[in-house]
Amino acid sequence: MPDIAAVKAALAGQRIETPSWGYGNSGTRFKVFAQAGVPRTPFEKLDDAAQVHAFTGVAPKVSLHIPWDRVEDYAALAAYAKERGLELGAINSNTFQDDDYKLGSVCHPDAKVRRKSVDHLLECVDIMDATGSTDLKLWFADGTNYPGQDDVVGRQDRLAEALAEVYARLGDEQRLLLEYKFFEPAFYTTDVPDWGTSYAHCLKLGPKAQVVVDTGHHAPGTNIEFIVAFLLREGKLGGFDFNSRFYADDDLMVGSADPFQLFRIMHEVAKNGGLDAAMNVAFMLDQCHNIEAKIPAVIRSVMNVQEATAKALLVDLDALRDAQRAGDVLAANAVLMDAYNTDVRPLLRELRQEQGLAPDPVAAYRDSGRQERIAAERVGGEQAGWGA
Ligand code: PSV
Ligand code: MN
Repeated sequence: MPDIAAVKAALAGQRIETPSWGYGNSGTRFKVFAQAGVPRTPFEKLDDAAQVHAFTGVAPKVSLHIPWDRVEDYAALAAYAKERGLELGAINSNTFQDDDYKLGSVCHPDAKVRRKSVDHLLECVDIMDATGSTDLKLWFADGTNYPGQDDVVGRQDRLAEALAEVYARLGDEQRLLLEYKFFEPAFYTTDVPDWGTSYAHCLKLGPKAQVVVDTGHHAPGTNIEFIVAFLLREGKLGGFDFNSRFYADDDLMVGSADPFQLFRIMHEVAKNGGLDAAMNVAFMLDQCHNIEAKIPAVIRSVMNVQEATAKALLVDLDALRDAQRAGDVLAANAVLMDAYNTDVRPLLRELRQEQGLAPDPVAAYRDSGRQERIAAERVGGEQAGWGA
């Protein structure tokens, strides 16, 4: 049976990175519902992220998105984060919100647009130098809508060329994380549609290139935990963009729709060394809170990842191995189900209390009165949101 002290130590050591854009206004292409108290600057986004960390104790890193989080002085932003017990995490590039990118960015048929997009990616590495961030997270909206629109292989060549230039610019401690998405915004072909394409490019680039698994970026029924296990075995799992989906890339709270899937993913992570610091797997959230209050929703998401991780750590790996070796299908499955069906909330409450935290972070945030305070204070200026 797993040792409870070791399980607690692993949970206390887990780090979950929250996205700056999760604190801003967001919505669908139909409507963005603005919320009172939403940050107006990247600094205020960090103030909100600091609350999530203060109440959960495991969320000290914040991912930035450029240009949404563009500031004059990135070192000052990093210092501001540090004063609040935070660190700046992955720098996300954005080559999808400019008129020039209508036909793509790094895969665009026009060399001028490709140059502009690669320059943006290089700017992101400059920002990493200033903030101390070690991860460059790349997602490309590139693809085509119609058969014959562009040369599929030509686009792969352009992608490889762009990635190679960015890879060559990385410092010793920096890495490139390549995210995939099977469709959207392109509908016919996508230039990095799946983990295999990302993996192939990362393999060619070298050890500082790894794959990011966004849990919302797969066709229904895809076995995500298999992908995770495969990439871990190859040392190519750079991290996660956690969220939950029903139909497409819905960016809902991770673990909200299918906590069993999240458990299965975390089981592969825990079993294959993915929680060890040396593996450097980034556990990032990539979510948008369109109709629910944002800060408590991020707190809830962090707790959902913790709960899935706790259950994964409770899997009796010796019993699992014995049952697998004996070919006892039902017993092996029962070992996993026993762990999944364990109520880990008392364990996590106990752990938080041992760390001097409130046992229920969502309730503690609500009772702090901060939401009412920021709603009253953050008036005027422009609320942050998509595109800002
Ligand atoms: C794309 O859908 C994505 O998952 C990428 O990670 C983006 O950078 C992110 O969403 C933010 O919108
Ligand atoms: Mn993502």
